[in-house]
Amino acid sequence: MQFGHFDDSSKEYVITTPRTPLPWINYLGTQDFFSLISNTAGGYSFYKDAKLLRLTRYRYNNCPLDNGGRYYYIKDGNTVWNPGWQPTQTELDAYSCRHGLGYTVISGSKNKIEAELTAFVPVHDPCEINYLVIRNTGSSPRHLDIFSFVEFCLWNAADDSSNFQRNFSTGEVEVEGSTIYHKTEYRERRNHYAVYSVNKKIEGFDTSRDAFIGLYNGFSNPEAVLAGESRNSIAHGWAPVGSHHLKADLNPGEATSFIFVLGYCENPEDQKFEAPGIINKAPARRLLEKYQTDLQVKNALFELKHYWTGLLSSYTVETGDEKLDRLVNVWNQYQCMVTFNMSRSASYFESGLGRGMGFRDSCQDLLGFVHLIPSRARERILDIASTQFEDGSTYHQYQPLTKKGNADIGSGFNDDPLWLVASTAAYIRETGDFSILDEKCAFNSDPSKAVPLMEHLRRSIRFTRTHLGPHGLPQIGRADWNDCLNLNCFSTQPGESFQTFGPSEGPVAESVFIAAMFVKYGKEYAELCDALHLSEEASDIRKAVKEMNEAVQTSGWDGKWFVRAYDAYSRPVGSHVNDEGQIYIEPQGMCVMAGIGLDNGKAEEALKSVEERLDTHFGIVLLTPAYTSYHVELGEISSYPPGYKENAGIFCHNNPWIVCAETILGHGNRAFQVFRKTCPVYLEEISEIHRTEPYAYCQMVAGKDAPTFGEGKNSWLTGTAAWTFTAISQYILGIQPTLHGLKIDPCIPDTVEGYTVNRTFRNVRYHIRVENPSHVQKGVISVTVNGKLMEGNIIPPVTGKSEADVVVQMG
Ligand code: BGC
Ligand code: IFM
Repeated sequence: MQFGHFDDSSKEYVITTPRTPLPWINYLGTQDFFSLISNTAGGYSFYKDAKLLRLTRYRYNNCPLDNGGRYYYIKDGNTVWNPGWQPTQTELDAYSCRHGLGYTVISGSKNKIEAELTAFVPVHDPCEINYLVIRNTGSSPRHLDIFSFVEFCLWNAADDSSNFQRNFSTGEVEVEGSTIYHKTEYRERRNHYAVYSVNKKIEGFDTSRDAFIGLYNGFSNPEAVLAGESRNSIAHGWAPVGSHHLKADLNPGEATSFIFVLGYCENPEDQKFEAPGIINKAPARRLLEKYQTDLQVKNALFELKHYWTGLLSSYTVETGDEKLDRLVNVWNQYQCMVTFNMSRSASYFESGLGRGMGFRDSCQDLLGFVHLIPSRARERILDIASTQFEDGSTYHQYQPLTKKGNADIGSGFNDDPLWLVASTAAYIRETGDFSILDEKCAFNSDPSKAVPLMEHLRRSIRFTRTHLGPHGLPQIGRADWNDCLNLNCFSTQPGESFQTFGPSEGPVAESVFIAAMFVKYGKEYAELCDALHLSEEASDIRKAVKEMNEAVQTSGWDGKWFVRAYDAYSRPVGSHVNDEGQIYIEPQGMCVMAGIGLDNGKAEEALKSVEERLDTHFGIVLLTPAYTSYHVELGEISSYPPGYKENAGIFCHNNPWIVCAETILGHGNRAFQVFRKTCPVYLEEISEIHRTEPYAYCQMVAGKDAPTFGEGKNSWLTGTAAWTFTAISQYILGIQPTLHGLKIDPCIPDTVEGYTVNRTFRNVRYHIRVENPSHVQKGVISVTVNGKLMEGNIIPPVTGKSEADVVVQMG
């Protein structure tokens, strides 16, 4: 069943009922100010950091699930309704929600009044615009009361949801004309405040939640709205909100508009106060004057659309498969931008309080983002590297506002350091910008300890090499990519989780997955050394890679697939000798991507085992058989019921590894088959089962052992976005940035006749036509560039021209 449809011409997903299987959301914002918005106008806003600078309050896991947002109430006689249906849930005569790139348009109509709310964050300003147009489509004059509503968060969202003894006394607001200032915290010289303003003269306002809603009412029936009158309340402590009362008197056919701006304001250090205790309103005035007229708003929206068209033009494809095209050209790249901005901080499943920026997560997100805005990727890499420790280990997460490592979580995830090599190498392949390696980055955010980025990479590599276990494989530490495979946990006590009890790191437990990463990214590091003429270092690292490859082939091979790990007693995990968890997906994908076992049939055998043992209708499960009981020696993985999350769920993130691996072996049919299974645009027709948005990847789909097989969870913030974009753009369609130029090496279904890719690479626009007259799955027989036949399939950087026509013959 579908709950909407794609509108490809406007790059929008159009939702046609407010009752979607879960809230279907969108992200507004491209730089610093971000909002989450659901199809019923739920969600919240923050500046830079969803934990520390949250503008509006949101209560997760609520009833109804999505409760709280920017709400506009229309009171028409005794009928009160919202254009997005929530929170009054008054049945609408018509409803639609168009989620576009960085904007959302929610339209509702009731009794011949149409209301259209356009929400977006302009490219250059820290605010969310809510442009509300109301039209009388009936034949008699109408007199409407309109009430706006947002609930302010007292900035630190963690404190806001817990420290009530304090917070009920800190709230402060001010109202001037049509502008509501939320200035809690200002007196602590933190120098920021929020505004919520409208461009028209108001009838009244409210800033106290209790006055507006009433202690015994809810968002669905605020007392002020029911009464048709604001209370003109000023909040002193308790819960500050922002609400404006406006009137719309509309003749038949007439329309009117309101521009609401929710903005974040910050003063330069030397201009904090106009006078002691009084906020400096200059930044707010400067912001608001930019959004007073319909034309200003339309121009800002146009600029946003233009911005996105420009970004997405760096990789576009025409394949003849409209679903694939819309995924690659729009939604997958859009999600890559969202994951780049959010890492794992704020979604409808990540509360914004927990993870902040993940070290491994953000490094992987860069793989799908680096082609979009290389300069921001560069900056991000340097930020991430600056949280590394001197011994090469890393903080697992850092806070976006402070850019400092999260000491509560600490370090010890032994895959983390190698992801820095992965992201940096991808950046240099994309840009050719080796100068990034000379940039000095701190250790543990201490600038006095800054060394060139290259030295950070060197220490990443060294960390793995100096932390090997009894089989010569890397020690796993607290976990590797699989956060829940905690092999150094020996004991658990009631009330204490294994993560806080017992040693979480040890010298025995080993990861075949990290070994494979070392082989793959060690080679990429060696290529960087080659380019820098560090030939001794290059050969030294190649020797280490070779030894690691041998260790995997010897101790990491189970007979038909790659072993997953060794536990703290040196017993294999992910082996036929185990009763449960005999085979895991991760080492199969990563080993083949690393080129392990290509020459001796092991790679083929491993992928065959994946197909035979792990594949399902909805994608490849993480392991099988699922763990049916808890194993303290394996950790959190076995804490999930079978079929969920890391315990045999379909973890979408590592399905594209299998896609990439299949293409390395030349299996284009199989690669595309795997690619399709977890791809949301192909699942649109079964949205009642899949439940999450058809335009965004989710982290996990319930596996075959789960009672809810096929149900998606945790949409949006997942490394799946970057990895599927890598899989489709580089491995299937085969347009691969390398240090030496653009390599063309497609691996496609043999039914495909050909396709076209337009790709910007190092400032040159490549128009690439791939032809497959013999219907092969892999193999390039010729490449011509601007009519000239080339040797091989790597196009060296084109100089002196801004366009190149490339024709590729497969065969
Ligand atoms: C996993 C979760 C787990 C969490 C904390 C995440 O990466 O996906 O299943 O609960 O880490 O360890
Ligand atoms: O690799 C992790 C990631 O860092 C966070 N989400 C889950 C993945 C697998 O555990």
